[in-house]
Amino acid sequence: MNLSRMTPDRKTGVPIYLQLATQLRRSIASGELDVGAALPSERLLSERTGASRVTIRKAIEQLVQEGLLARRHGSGTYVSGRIEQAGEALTSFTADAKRRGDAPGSVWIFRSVSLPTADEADILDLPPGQSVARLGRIRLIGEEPLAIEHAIVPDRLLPPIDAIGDSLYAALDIKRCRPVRGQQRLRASVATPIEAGLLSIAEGCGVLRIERRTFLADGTPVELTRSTYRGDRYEFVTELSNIDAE
Ligand code: 16G
Repeated sequence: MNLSRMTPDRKTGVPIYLQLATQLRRSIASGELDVGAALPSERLLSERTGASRVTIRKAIEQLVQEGLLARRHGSGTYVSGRIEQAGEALTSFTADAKRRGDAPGSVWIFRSVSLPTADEADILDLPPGQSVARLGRIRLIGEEPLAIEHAIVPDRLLPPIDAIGDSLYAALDIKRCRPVRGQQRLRASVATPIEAGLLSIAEGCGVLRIERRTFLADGTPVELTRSTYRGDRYEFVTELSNIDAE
């Protein structure tokens, strides 16, 4: 990393820490600082840029808040990058992670079978008496918790819940019930204290609340999943086309 270019310009009136944050952001965007790379120490950054360590720390904190850098206890600060997720693809957490070359994992919060609430029965179009599987998980990449997911699926579409492994969609495959279409809603929110604890983020950090409803080809509802994704680690990217074109 070329630290000489990071020397702030004291004449512009732009706060030094913001200038440093901009330079760091550029180095990450250009790939000069690779995802996973360790950032030089605060001491070295301070020596090379002439900025105080307090200012360096403030610039780093800015990028930690943006999710571009992550601190690891005892071993410094790393470029974390963000995970780009296609907004229009009906894929699974496990398959997406494997496609990126990451190691997906899950921690079960709960796994049970019970009757649906009236609201759930309505959304899943269930006749009276039909039970649902409730699957609550923390989704991980490596050791890092990235999302909390609570899936509700008609019991009859799944193998026995104890036989469900790391992937819900792989379990649906066993019964030939993988969904083929769906709808997803995203909205911005902040982590509750419990969510913050489960996701290892500070209380009040930004999160994305996502509700996914999926269906089989014949229209049978498969899944109602409510998820909380970390806002500092995820970006949902949607391809656009001009639908006004003649
Ligand atoms: C994704 C879906 C979730 C689905 C899960 C299945 C979003 C926001 N959510 O996480 O609705 O249940 O994939 O993944 O993308 P799995 O097969 O790894 O359990």
